Amino acid sequence: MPYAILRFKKCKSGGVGTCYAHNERKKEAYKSNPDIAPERRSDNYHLVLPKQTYPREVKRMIKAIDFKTRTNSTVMVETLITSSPEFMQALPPPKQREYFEHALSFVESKIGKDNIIAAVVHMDEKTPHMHLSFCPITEGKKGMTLSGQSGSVIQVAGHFSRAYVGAVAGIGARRVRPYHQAQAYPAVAV
Ligand SMILES: [Mn+2]
Repeated sequence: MPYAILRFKKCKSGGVGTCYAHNERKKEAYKSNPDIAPERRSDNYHLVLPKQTYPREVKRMIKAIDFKTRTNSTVMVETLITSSPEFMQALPPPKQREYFEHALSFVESKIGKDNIIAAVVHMDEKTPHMHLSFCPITEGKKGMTLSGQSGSVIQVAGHFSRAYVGAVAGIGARRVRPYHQAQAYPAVAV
């Protein structure tokens, strides 16, 4: 039975540019990641195109709510969305796209469409996956705030396990392994 996979990575302002460089393929060579095949790069596609670079977009969004960030503020959350490798690799590309579209509308419904910075599908690594990045803006007691520090981002990961199964059921993934952590994507078997 395949797993639907959603992982969260919190980014402080220093990490946003690194995410941007990977997700949007801003580097010529990827020596640190030999799984990236340059000849398949043109197969990558966006479901949400970033309006500008991620660091600029993050700055713009935070400025718009007049929030004072600290150096340790989580200013962006990046989600990695995929499924069990053997399941995802066997899906025909239009079905993969459908899967990612379901995932996007699910995350949009939880996070808010206006907070999404970009959603890009990588077809040039080992298993197709989507990087969906958003600014964790939410309504706090004293106006709009960044919620990355609080439990709300973690809550979304929790809701995921209950709601996401329904969202992707038509594609065939029935089980869900939610995951969230602050540092990096874990190298766990999925
Ligand atoms: Mn990738």
